[in-house]
Amino acid sequence: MSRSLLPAECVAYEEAELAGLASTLKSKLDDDGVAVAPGFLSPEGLELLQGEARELEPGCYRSVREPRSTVYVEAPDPSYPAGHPRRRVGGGASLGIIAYDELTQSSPLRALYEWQGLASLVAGALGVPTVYPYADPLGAINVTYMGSGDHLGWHFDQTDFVVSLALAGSEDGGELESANRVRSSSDEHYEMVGAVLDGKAEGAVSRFKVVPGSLMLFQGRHSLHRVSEVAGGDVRCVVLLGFDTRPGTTSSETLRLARYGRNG
Ligand SMILES: O=C(O)CCC(=O)C(=O)O
Ligand SMILES: [Fe+2]
Repeated sequence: MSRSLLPAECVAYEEAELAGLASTLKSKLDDDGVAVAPGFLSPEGLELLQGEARELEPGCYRSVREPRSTVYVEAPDPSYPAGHPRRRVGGGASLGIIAYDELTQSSPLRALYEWQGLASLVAGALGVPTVYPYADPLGAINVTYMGSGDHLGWHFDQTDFVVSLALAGSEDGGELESANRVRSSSDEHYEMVGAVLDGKAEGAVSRFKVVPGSLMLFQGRHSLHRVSEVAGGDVRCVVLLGFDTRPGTTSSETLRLARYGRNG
């Protein structure tokens, strides 16, 4: 591994440029619930974090979930008619995960996550005064690995937003596909959700390839999304960084067991 870097050196932007980046990201987020900063990591930062992720990969937990729940991450509700999105089971998941508590104290990923410059950028992009790191010992940082055959089925997130860092792309597949803002807090738009699940609303689905070094902010609560099946020899590696607008957020025991195979 190359020599370690300060968090600010992992980022391609000068600290004085981060406020401008935050406002660019904010207007993209306001428009469609997703904002990407390509080239967010400096070339040395990308190399360092890729090296760390590669070293951790052999120990990752293989999280494999059968398609049992709906895209709302709930059990199917038989009071809805057959074929209704509240009754259909989603696509399950298969991926590898390294949880926060597996990163060492000297981890460059941990240092970047704990850097105030990143929290300020995320807060600025969301238009809130402060964001807090997750208080969850497993969920605060997840390094995810998806190889040939891995995928993540259609779902809505249970959190308001997710921050991700792309470290490596797959040869084929592995795209984040999203029907942006397909529902709102006042309207579930079940017909449109059903059309996306049936593959009949291609025009409503945006696709994002993994571009190593980019930072993404994604408001997944109202956007129906999935990661398409990965093909080819390369492993897709995306790091999910947990922030919340309230301090002290943790994951439920059920989610921890499903995602990491353990509760602590
Ligand atoms: O890996 C990604 O790009 C998205 C992951 C995702 O949707 C999730 O973890 O909820
Ligand atoms: Fe998601």
